[in-house]
Amino acid sequence: MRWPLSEKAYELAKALIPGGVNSPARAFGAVGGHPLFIDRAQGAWVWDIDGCRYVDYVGSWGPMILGHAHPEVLSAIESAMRRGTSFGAPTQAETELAELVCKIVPSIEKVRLVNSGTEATMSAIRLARGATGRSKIIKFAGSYHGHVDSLLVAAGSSAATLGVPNSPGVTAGTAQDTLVLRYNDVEGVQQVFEKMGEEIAAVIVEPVAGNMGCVPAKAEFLRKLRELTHKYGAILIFDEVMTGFRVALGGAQSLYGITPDLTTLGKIIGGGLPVGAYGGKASIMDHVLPVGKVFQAGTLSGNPLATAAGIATLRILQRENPYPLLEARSHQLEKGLTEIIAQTGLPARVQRCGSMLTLFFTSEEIIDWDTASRCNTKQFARFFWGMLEEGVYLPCSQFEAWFVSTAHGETEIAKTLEAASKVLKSL
Ligand code: KE4
Repeated sequence: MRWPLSEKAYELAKALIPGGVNSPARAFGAVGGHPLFIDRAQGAWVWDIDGCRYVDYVGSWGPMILGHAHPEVLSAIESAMRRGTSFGAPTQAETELAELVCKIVPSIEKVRLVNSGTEATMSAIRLARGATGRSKIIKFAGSYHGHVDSLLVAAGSSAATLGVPNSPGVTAGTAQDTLVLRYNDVEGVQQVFEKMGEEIAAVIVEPVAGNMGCVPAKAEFLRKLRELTHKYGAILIFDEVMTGFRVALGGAQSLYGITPDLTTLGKIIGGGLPVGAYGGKASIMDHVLPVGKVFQAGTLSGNPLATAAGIATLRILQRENPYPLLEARSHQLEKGLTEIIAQTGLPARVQRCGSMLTLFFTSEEIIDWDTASRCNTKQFARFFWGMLEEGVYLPCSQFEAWFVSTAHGETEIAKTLEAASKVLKSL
């Protein structure tokens, strides 16, 4: 298959936008070749500008749980835009979205709307430091929480696993306050807290990691984080930007039955428009200006169009409770892929939580970045392009999650399995 119009569009874009993309995740860097330029999307399908159509498992990297261009979401946006697009003043829609979030995620007593997941995690980290008066934060190797300086940090070599920058422009001064531990490593977390628990402002964790590919946390790992943060007075932040409203209506915290102090949200909360949020205990959130002294602001935070899309999306999820259906469809996909892998004898496996899943090219269970990083990424790239040729659009990296939406029906699942059978058998 050739994509001449995308190729040309890519050349033009590269002349004006670094790498021709507004987010490196879209650049096809891990799979080679050039990205496809999307023309439109509907339900579970996307069309590129060369007129080819694909079953879409990127789903805008998570937001499109109801499928693309859901009529009720579109009409909510349309009626909102006719009343103006942004005022820089409070609107009742923001209170309505806040009310929905607090109702759906009971650990959130107060919430602040922002414009992206990155803004949500950046603000939550600042709040945790401001509320505790402490500097150190703990994150986990392989987890991504947005492009916040203090979280663009890789595991350091030092004994205390003090972070080192993993991007130019992040200073050593910033990185030194970030400790990077191993995901699912109960012992490791225990040791660090015993050593410096009083210095820890917060732990930020993806309760189901999606940025190594789909790696669900072990329940005892999350329980240990809850126990230690409670014991040492640190704030536990669940980064549910990807898992919020995705793995369950109430997010991963409702599946694991663990209550974090703060939760960050994004993606689905905006129904495809730019919304992020951070929220949690009122006693912590009231440290935020203008009630408290921790500064955070944003011109377009709570934007009327974005809140309209978010409200419509959350209302549909509440009303229709599509999670049993999403579970059934996603299980069917996982089961089918696993059966095909078994037929081929390939060292590959599927890991899933609800409607987010990843086909990993390794036979070992992925529990952390060490195991994830041993995947055969070249094999993934061949699989990715093979599936694209067969009309299935997957995330362009081994270390991302596929997303199933309510629009993925029997036809889409069957097409995906047919394509996977052909491609996996050809590898
Ligand atoms: P945004 O700033 O991209 O809205 O959210 C950052 C973020 C925070 N926390 C988690 C758990 C996330 O997964 C993300 C963003 N996810 C990536 C995909 N894995 C977004 C893709 C992109 O950056 O283009």
